[in-house]
Amino acid sequence: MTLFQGGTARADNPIVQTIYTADPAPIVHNDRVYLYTGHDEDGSTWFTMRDWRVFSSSDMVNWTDHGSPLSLATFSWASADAWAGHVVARNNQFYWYVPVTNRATGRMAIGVAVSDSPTGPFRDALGHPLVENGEIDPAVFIDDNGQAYLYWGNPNLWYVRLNPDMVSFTGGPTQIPLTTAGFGRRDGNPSRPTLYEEGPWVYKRNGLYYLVFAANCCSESIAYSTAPGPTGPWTFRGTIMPTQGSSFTNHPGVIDFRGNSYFFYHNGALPGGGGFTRSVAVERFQYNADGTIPTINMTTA
Ligand code: FUB
Repeated sequence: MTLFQGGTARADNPIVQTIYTADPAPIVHNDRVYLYTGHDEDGSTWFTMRDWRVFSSSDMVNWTDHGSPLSLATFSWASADAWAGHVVARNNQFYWYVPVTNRATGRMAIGVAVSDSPTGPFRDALGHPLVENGEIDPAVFIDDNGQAYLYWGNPNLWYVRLNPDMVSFTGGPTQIPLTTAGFGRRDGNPSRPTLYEEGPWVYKRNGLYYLVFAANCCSESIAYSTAPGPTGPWTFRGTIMPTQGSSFTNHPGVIDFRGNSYFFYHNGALPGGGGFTRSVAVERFQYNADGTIPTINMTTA
């Protein structure tokens, strides 16, 4: 299978077989799925990630490669680590939240880029980090009342209420309590007593709020919690995707598209694949009648 820039190609898992991709962040816009990913480059001992990629599909089978409309160079203040981002559409704009290393502080910070097209080009919205506390993996959820929340964190889990402009916030970052009732019990690591590790993905379905996350490093599984509101209290609901394959990380993204539900993740399924040479894949699934999520296994790993 080959993906052609500006063209289309059929895809099985992994979705992209021409480069290594990681950290899927799918959205649905105008009846089309846009899949935002990170990009692993020849990292044998650590992540080598300099840019992000965009792919799109109208049928979840044929994918168009839109290239790389966002990179570290987009952020004049960023020096390295184009890690797991998330895109949200609002105000006729597309906002892409990403964790990168801030050159000035040497810490991980969350930047935000903006475009009037889902495929870019994207520009730095602020010229400085949106928020910085050394933690990673931003994810945005906009509630029915219009209030937007930015979630992120490893080893903690944070949220902040975004203003309607999506590039500023009101109130300080708030820590979500990582209780075992909320996020499950991790054995053998007293400094990390719950399963929460990183990669939050928050959405609402039938009045219930879901927080899906990478769990129990390393190797990671994917687990989830639910709550009656966007800030909790969260109740741990179990594992969605068990630890599988050769990547020690995994990263969730969940969408509904044309009446089906899809679970995106990453693994090391391409030749040469592993923890620093990952590939994004997807599985279709059905919620159980009570709203719980079934176990989802990787079709390739
Ligand atoms: O891709 C780099 C980091 O690995 C991401 O930020 C985490 O979610 C994990 O997938």
